[in-house]
Amino acid sequence: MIEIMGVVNVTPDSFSDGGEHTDAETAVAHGRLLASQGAGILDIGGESTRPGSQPVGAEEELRRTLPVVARLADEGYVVSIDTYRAEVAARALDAGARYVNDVAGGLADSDILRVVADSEAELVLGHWRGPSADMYAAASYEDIAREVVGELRGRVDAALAAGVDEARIILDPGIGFAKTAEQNWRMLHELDAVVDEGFRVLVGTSRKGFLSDAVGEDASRERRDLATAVTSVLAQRAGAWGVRVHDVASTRDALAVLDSWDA
Ligand code: PMM
Repeated sequence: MIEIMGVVNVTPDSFSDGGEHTDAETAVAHGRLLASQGAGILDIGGESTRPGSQPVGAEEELRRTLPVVARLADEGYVVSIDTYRAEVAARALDAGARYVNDVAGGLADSDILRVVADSEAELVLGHWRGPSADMYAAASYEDIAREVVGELRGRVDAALAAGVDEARIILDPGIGFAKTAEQNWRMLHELDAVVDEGFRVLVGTSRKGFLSDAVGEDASRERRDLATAVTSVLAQRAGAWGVRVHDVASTRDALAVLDSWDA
């Protein structure tokens, strides 16, 4: 079964968990729950990257995430910090995080690559074309798979140049980042182009708006989680190394069914 990265958003404005985990204690408890349900990695984020959202700044991001990272890492969980800021990544690594998940692939703050190079952390490089506030302005592709792969190669080169060990790099096609619903589906359909690069590939579809386009405009969180679980199965089939999801239990069950099917 592929890796399940469970999302622990410590933001008051996240579209997907409605700000339920703003309090560190609640977020820590949520992280423990996701791990007990099958998440091998807990991804802690302090700034929403939903389309149109505004940045909160490093200080607030640290205030939200650091206590949660430190606590879960101390308890022995494998923790990832979801940030594009070098300073936040550095502090989270000091607090015990083992993955740096940069949706901007080092484009927002290139120092983050050096921070990872100076550590033993794994690095997720996401496909990104600009800040959340106006990301749809860049949603223009002639051949999305070829362009995403080409741009990710550029980020890999930057990471290698900064001294990051090749074996520690994970690629993410950045579903929902500077991509319309149709472009997200096309990218997923051609995921093998990213897998063929030879790196581990992480896919994040969880509760994203384009899933509603498939299952119905008014899709509730439960229906988006079911749709997410289906994409988790398809991602495994397409050769992904891991999926980043909010509802770990439904994805775990779906992947277990796939394992039985394939056994
Ligand atoms: N999507 C979000 C946040 N972080 N990280 C990775 N690696 N891949 C993603 O697709 C991704 C991410 C979107 O926001 P959410 O945390 O509210 O789901």
